[in-house]
Amino acid sequence: MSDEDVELEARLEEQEVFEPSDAFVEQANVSDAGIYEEFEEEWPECWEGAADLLDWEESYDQVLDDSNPPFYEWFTDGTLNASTNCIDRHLDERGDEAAIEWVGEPVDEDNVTLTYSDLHEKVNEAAAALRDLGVGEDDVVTMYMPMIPELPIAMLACARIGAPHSVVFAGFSADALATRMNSADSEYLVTCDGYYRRGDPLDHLDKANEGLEGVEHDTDTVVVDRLGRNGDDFGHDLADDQHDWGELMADHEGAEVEPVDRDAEDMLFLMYTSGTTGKPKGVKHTTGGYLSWTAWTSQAVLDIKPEDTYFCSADIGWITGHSYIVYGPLALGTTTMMYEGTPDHPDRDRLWEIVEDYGATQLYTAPTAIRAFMKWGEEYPDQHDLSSLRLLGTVGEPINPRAWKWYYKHIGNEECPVVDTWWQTETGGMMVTTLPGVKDMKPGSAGPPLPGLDVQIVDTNGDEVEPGRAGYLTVNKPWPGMLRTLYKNDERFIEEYWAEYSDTDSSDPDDWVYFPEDGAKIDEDGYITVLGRVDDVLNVSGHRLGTMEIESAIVGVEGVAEAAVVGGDHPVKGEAVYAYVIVEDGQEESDEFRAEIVEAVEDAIGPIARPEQVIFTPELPKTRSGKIMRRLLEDIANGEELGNTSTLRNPEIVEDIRQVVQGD
Ligand code: 6R9
Repeated sequence: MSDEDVELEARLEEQEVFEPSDAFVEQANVSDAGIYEEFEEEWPECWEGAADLLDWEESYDQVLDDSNPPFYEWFTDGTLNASTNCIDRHLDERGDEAAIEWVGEPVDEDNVTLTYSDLHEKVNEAAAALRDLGVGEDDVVTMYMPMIPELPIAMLACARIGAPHSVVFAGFSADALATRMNSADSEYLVTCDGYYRRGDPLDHLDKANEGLEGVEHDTDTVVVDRLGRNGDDFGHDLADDQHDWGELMADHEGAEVEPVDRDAEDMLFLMYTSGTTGKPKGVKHTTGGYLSWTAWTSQAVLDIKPEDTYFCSADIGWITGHSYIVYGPLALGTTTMMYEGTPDHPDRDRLWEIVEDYGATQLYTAPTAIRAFMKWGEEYPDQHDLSSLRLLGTVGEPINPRAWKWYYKHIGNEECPVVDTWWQTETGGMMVTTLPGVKDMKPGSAGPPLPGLDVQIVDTNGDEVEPGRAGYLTVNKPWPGMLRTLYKNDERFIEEYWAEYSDTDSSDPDDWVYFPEDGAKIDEDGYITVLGRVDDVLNVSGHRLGTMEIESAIVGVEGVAEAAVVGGDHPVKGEAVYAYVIVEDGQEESDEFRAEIVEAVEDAIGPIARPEQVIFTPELPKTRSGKIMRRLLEDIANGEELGNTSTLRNPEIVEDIRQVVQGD
């Protein structure tokens, strides 16, 4: 490093507040700080602006109907169609511009650009084909597909004919598919023969077929050919109730389907997400509220403009991909990118190569990815010209200040604001984050709630806690993007999200409080630091400690790439801190380094948080969505039988870690 670099590192290390650059603010979609006060004063009418980002067939009568909490209704009696909003209305001005830039695994260089006109054509053909198969309004169509263009095409085709989709992440098991199709009574499945992972073909239809065996009712399946065109298929024969996507599309070539008018409150899609119990929850999102919310947040937070080339590296199988690859960006008429592969194939600069080749203007990714980039080293982004980037975003878990600063410096060249966006499958879109053209950023803190949202950090009695103290994050007023219920289970909806802090006998909306099950703290400026799910809270000698807080201290140590902290049973303290640590390349796994980590935790939080054990490991057990499976790490710490590891991306690592900790 040059002297200049060393100086720069030292300055970054110290700096706690970062201002957006004048150049960014000048061009930002939202740059008037008055928006916070204005939205508070004009609530709930403030959300008319979000609804105005859409084209409505019938305009709505009322912004919010809160007469039956927590079953809120937004933009009542308005009608619209989501596919019209994401496609048709852009045709005049942007018909020849790219709607979707699809970057495939680099096996055959068959990247695809779909202009808005192309997308319109394909979505119409798919809608006609699905309808001919028998799909009617309100029939749930399941999609079990990886990141191929046919996935958003199928989603938008469903939206066109008023059939809610339920996308099951392609990495999920056959069982998971069956459970979700049964739960939703879904009689239609769109899937594919296979896809590529790090250059190798992977049989997907085999897994889909296995899942279908567990479905209790008759089904029709449409199968996209992703591999066959390269001769890499697995020789599957389609059964009588299975149809080839390509043939169906050819049969409906040039078809046009009149978009179905949907009520604002009609279901746009279902998304299953895991809860504290084993049974997945079917989160119901609506057409008017959800689409307004994703369009508005895409504009205000991601600063998306039609001429942008916006890149979100999530998978469409998760809510982030639904809201911020498909619906939000397309509603705004921009170019949205889709990447089929992984960030390290064929090399660790793959993402940066894509950013450079396409001139991506925004990048929205997850802290876990950023920590991997950090571990690989800045020589990978340094090989590419990333100057097209204007804004960076993160989502999915808390980001520690060190990773935030690395992202800000090495990817954003200290010129791009970083938005750390807290939200959930259930919230439909972003909730707590800085408006990048208005607010300063504080690494490690997501920021204030978005304008028009009433978020409080409370104690177990529901009273607001002092700044700096850990508490529970609650949302005290409804918002348009919120889930409306759990599919066919209003009771569980109330139980899971409202019962904790609401007077459930009351019909006064002021008595209803949404509880997302996250712990958080707030500072004097109203900036919220999300500490993680409250099921991750440890109680060490009667002191409440967020695992995320300890992890953040550990990953702040030079030489640490990633860490996971869990509680292990302890005879005196109740729980003791176990720290699983991945070191950066070149860092020795020595006792001295262990001591350094322990000291860093003591310094950051206090001796109470001192790890009982620091365990070095090459990897952490992760779900396919990249979330660390802390439960397994707890089992290992407690010397218990290991629970189910089948949903992991890397199940083999669990036994390795167990041997290190438990011996034998
Ligand atoms: C969008 C998404 C939701 C949970 C949420 C919280 C964690 C998400 C975060 C964050 C800290 C952020 N989470 N974003 N924690 N800072 N910026 O990830 O939805 O898969 O439903 O997960 O993720 O714990 O409750 P989902």
